[in-house]
Amino acid sequence: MKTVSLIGAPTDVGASVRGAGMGPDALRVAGIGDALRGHRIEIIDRGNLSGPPNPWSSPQSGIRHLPEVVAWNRAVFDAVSTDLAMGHVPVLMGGDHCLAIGSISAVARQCRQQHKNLRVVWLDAHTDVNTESISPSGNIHGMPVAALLGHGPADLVGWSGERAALTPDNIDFIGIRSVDAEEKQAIRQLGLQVFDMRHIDEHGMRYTMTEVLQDVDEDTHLHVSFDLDCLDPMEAPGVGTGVRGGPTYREMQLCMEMIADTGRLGSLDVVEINPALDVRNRTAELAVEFIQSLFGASTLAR
Ligand code: 4U7
Ligand code: MN
Ligand code: MN
Ligand code: MN
Repeated sequence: MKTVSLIGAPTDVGASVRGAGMGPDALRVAGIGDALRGHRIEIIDRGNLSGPPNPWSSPQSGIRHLPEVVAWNRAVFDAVSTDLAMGHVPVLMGGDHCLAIGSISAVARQCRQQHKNLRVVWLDAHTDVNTESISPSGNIHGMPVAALLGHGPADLVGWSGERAALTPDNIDFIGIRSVDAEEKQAIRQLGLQVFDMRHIDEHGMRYTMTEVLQDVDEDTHLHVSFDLDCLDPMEAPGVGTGVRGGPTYREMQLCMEMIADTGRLGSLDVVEINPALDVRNRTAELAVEFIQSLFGASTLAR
């Protein structure tokens, strides 16, 4: 039986809109534990990690709250590493998306040790590939992909044991519709594979996911980094940086179901839920529905 460990990281230090720190409890209130238990998955709730408060200060040298982001990510890195070593599937409940630096670095290190192929599926309205020199906001939740690729301030780079936890061919982006001007150049220079909303409109979610998952095999560890602002804000209003024009409910379900069908999901981030902006916990409830599908709930055969 699969064991999933829930790890709460209640912080919004990487964002400029406050409230994402309430995400872990919103997911618990929405019943994330029982929802997965219902599908023959053993659940361990590790509770919440602790870290520094949000100093709520302005950017310094193009970046905000760097020491606080480092401290939170260190806690995330350690917790995710511990559960991976135990053979568990860690589910990091954010918190804002800066926490993917710690979680994916831990996953990358474990994959290297176990000679597994790492594939990251980044579900987001944004590509999060800014650095302190190009970011329009200085918010680190817009920078985790760059840091994981080895770009950004030294404190955010090299956590996996290599300068780059990921190479551009390890990661696919789905649902993208908001990329900053200089971020676009970075994407082109790095050669990142971006399946933006235009691609999904033109080719459909089914074909898109077939492309994303084509080289997944039995030696693959699949990590999903699920930023709830990937969804349309009409569906998921509880996010700090919502952008119109996301995938529909069914498109997102199909995406989750096709990932589940691979049987290779090894770790997950659920980030950017902002209960302060939500309507009756709808966004956390939606997240729980999608997470159930990600773990195979909507596949009739199982
Ligand atoms: B999220 C932004 F400028 N690109 O860098 C930035 F539009 O983790 C938004 O995807 C980043 O929610 C959004 O601040 C970060 C902005
Ligand atoms: Mn994001
Ligand atoms: Mn986003
Ligand atoms: Mn956001």
